[in-house]
Amino acid sequence: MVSFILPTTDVQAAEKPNYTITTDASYPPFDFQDQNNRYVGIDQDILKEIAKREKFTYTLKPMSFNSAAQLVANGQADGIIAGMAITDERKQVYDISTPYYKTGVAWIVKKDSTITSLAALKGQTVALKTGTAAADYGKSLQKKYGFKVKYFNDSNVMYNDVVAGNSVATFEDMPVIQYAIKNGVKLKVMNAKQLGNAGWYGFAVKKGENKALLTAFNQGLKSIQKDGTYDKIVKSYLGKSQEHFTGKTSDNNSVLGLLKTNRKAFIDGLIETIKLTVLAIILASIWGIFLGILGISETKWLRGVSTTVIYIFRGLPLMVLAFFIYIGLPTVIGTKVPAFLAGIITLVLNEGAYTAAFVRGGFEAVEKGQMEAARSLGLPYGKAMRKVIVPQGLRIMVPSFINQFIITLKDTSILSAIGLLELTQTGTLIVARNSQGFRVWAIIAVMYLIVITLLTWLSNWVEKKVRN
Ligand code: ASN
Repeated sequence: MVSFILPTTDVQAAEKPNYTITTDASYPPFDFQDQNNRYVGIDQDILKEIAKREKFTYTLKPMSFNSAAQLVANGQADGIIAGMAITDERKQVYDISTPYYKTGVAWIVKKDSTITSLAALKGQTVALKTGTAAADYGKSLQKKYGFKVKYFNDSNVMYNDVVAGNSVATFEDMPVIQYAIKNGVKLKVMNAKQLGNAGWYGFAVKKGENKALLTAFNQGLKSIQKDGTYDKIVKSYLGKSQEHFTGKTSDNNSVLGLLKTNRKAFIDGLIETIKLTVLAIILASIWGIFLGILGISETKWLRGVSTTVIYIFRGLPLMVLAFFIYIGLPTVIGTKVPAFLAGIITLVLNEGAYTAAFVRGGFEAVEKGQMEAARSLGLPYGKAMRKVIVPQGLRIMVPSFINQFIITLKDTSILSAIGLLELTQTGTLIVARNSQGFRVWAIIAVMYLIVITLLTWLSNWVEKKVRN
């Protein structure tokens, strides 16, 4: 008998699965950005190699460690690789890979500090990084030694707080702080021989989910450890060639040098900031005008809706709104919200509420008599609004619009918190790499001022057109 069943193997040549994997935006030597904006580091290189061998692809989402871990715990991302210590607490929430790198918690003070024991921290401030195992360890000593704590989202900013003398000590994983000190950060480790909570790093997925990804990671890890690739990767960061990755020797740290080496990063960050600003300005204006008009409607409940929406979104801090939409909402609605979209929604809701408030006020400022006059001339409400009230009202509002546009541009910087690689986040990452805080932030500040100046010019030009 002839069989009509075709061989299926070729047809099934399955598509590679694509995973969303979060990481710490700056955690050298494990996760950081090189000068070409590419994510490198021990974690990143092993992940890349494992994905190649195990035939999966992934979209990398760099952000603060805390958010990166949350996204996986909430099931919005598939896995996290971020120099993440395997702890008993985390085992309750995640399924974690075979351990791949040894770690332990160090306590650290400024290089020239006179502090010699934990007891000397009494009454002083200690810097910790939100959501990390090192912070938990620090916290566990707080009562005994009586220090105050202060939290940061980014390791490098946390180190700088100690270097600047705002905090007297910090807790961080040994391999990470060792690398930072080797590369010029002026700190010293106090307990090199007796690290706290010694343990290992692992790659994690949400408990009970993404079994295939975890298995693939473990298999790939085994394979790169067996053939020496793993050692080669680690050596490339910790061996002699490390300057190459930190840019210490190759970077020219004059302003011009910084601009040159980081040109692509600065431009990409600027473009992202402009994209966010322009889109948000347009959409928030439309939404704000709509809400504002509802606010002067003849119908009471429509006015009520407008007032309530303005009240809520003007009242919420932008960052809370961003976290709510990006980290909170997806667990309820069951789909992921991309960071850019979450950022735009945040801006539109917040800036739109402010816009609505001044739009409503502007229309109200147009004399009530004007509406009555228009109506008595026989114009219906809609037409009277369009022909008489709106044009006059808009003219009154122009300065408020310009003001709001500038605020919108500045507010985009807050979205760095959800990992958007806009100008501010770009600055954070560059400083994390080269510790040139003063110059890099000055460059970023000037870039914002230039854009704000251009935006103001453009707005003034439009204002003139509208007024004539
Ligand atoms: N090492 C940290 C932890 O295990 C993670 C990090 O800061 N990237 O909690």
